[in-house]
Amino acid sequence: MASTVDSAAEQLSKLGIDGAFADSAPNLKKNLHLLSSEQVELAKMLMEMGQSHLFEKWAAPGVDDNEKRAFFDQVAKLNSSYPGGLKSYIKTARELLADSKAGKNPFDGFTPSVPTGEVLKFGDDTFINYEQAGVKEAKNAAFVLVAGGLGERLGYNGIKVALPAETTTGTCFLQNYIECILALQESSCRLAEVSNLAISNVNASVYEEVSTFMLLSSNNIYLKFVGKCQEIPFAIMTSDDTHSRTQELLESNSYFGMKPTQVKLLKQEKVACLDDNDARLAMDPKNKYRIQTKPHGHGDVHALLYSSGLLKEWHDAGLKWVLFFQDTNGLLFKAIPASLGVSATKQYHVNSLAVPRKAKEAIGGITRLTHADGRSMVINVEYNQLDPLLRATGFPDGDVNCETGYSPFPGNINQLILELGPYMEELKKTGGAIKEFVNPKYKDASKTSFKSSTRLECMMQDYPKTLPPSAKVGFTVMDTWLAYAPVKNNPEDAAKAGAQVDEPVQEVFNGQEVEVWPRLTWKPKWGLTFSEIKNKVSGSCSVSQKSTMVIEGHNVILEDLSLNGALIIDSVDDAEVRVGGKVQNKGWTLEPVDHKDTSVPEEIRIRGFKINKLEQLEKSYSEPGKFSLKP
Ligand code: UGB
Repeated sequence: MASTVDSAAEQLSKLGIDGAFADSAPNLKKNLHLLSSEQVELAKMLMEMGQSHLFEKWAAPGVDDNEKRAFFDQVAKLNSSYPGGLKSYIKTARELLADSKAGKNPFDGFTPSVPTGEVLKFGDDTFINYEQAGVKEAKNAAFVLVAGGLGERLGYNGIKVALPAETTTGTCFLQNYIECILALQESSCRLAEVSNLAISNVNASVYEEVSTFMLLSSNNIYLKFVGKCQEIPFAIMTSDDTHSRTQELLESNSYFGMKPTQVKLLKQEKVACLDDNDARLAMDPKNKYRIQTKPHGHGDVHALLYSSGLLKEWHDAGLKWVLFFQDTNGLLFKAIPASLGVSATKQYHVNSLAVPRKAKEAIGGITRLTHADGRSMVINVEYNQLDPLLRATGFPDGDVNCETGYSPFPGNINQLILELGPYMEELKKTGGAIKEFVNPKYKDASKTSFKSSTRLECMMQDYPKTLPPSAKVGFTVMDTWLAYAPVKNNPEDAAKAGAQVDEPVQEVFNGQEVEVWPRLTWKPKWGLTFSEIKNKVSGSCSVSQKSTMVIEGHNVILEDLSLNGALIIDSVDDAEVRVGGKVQNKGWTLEPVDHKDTSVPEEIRIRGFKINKLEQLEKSYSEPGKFSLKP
């Protein structure tokens, strides 16, 4: 044994390494000569940061040497993927753990109040104007989906973006998102081209790429021309848990019609777990040569966009907006055009989308926080923090509804629109680091040890926390059914678009009582905005509660349609199909499925029902031209 130590010491001196820094970690010292000079520097840093316990169980040189090198590969990765490196991570962890032990309120000194934002009423003139402004701006936008989380709470083993966004067609969330972005791209381009047409004749030679549009003007005259669309970039943040399955889903479906070069996957790394209040890094229980890691949260997206160079690329390409969204909000794109319009019109640096919030609902509350020193910010206060904050600051009832039946604090749905210029400037200063928090589960009231290891976490909506008071931070509130809910529509609002939709019936699936509405789905290219949809529905249309309608085509016009059953229309882009008359058939019914019945695919089981296709009217139009379907 002594000779091993001697020879290691000799080798160290030959390599010019002074091993004194590792005196208190003899098992590390014995192995130092196995390491590269970069790895020795990392070892020094770990020792300086009080992490000698990591080497306590290391074997003598000659045993597990590759595992030891792999340990330092992991340390190098943890170090490079965190802004400021592991040293900074450990330092911040110690501060936050000390605050947590002392029971310090993260909002100390701040008083909450209800902020004012833009409250939109679906379908009124203001809403329509914002939608138009938003569609115009969309060509200057990039979209970012945070999809690094697993559906653990959902009790689902796959990636959440592969789940059906609705059951009628089974279109998955990722397909829905991509088709919405492509439809926005086309609509935005079309608007720009219409403006160009107004000022000059179209010069076909300037267009590099061929795409054909049918333009529907108010008096139903069609213009047809060839144009070039600026591609809207789409970035997806994945994690080790979701990366390969997201890539496979895209590749096996030809990117759902998007160009592969238009989509960028950015993988977030996990962060080191912490064993105690001194921020000693936790060992992986299954491997003494690995540090245990856990997800750091969706806040990583900012650092990744910055460090990958994507933000700069978008900025250099002249883009103006970055829109962030989450993995399973199938209604989101119904709210995007108007809220982007709000950002553009009000010149918001940060715009958060919100819906009315019921007190104690598990969505964060958008709050104005005013500090005793005069500072003030509009920020999400997470659902678990809102009630204690209110009680501690003069609201003895805490998180309760007001006279409207809702919490006075709008509910954060975590869809953010950031203006790219100011966002880049801020990230140049912070590198994308977001204020973190720690949530240790203590063993007892002494708060000296944890039930299990913890880690630092960060949330993407905390980005405004570091912004100067001059930053224009606002929010946009929309109806829940429009922006954030399972697919449903209420008769009053649907009637505004020209259709009478029957009331829902109550049914129970998987033990949960749900309202079952008629199932109406359409491709994003059929209609993304209120105006587009209104233009395609005319006369007196009605849809009974048991009905299903699927519109797959671009130019499908509903005129005096009375639907009581199932109707499926598919058409190529340059076919105009007018659908009216009385469609009556047995339709599609919803059949309960037991969530324990493993003979049924998992994604159907967790929904609790499947579709029974009894009878439908299905028509497909594969040739250009004008058609009429009036049974
Ligand atoms: N996600 C990642 O990409 N990486 C991670 O490490 C973790 C998550 P959850 P959460 O809209 O109802 C948020 O778990 O965080 C992705 C808001 O904080 O679904 O509990 C993940 O894939 C809250 O204020 O939600 O709560 C998913 O796409 C409220 O608005 C997204 O991040 C709530 O969402 C959100 O992750 C809500």
